Amino acid sequence: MRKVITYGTFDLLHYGHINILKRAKEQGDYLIVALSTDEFNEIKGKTCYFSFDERKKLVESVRYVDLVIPENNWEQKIDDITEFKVDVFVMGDDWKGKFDFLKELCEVVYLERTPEISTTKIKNELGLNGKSK
Ligand code: C2G
Repeated sequence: MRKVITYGTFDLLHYGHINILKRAKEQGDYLIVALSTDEFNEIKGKTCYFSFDERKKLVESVRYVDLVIPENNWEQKIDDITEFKVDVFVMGDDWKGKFDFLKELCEVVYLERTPEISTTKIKNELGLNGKSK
């Protein structure tokens, strides 16, 4: 079984997220999503509208996703890939090159981001910036 992993916050789940989850799944047979915890998002400087539990429920409901695990820090990727015997690491190409060090462990694939849509854009247009639930 060819296992794929990807990482992210996935706040206000939108079609750009679905696109990358679909294409990540196409890289193998089993897709793990490491979902940034609320505490890690603080480190990333992100304020989420939905809590970790709410974001986890949404991402788990996506047909391409087989398992959701917490992403607690920047450093866990090597351990995750080793522990889950991951074959392919996938990220959007806004991260292109940033995770090439993982190439010793697995394939590293950067997929094109979906243009036009982002959580920030949604929050701006809905006047939600700075607010969380
Ligand atoms: N994405 C995309 N197209 C968009 C928006 C997002 O393909 N229009 C992709 C991003 O490239 C990323 C994934 O969706 O691969 C999740 O995006 P975010 O939730 O913004 O994740 P990010 O904050 O980049 O977290 O350790 C890695 C970090 O946790 C990545």
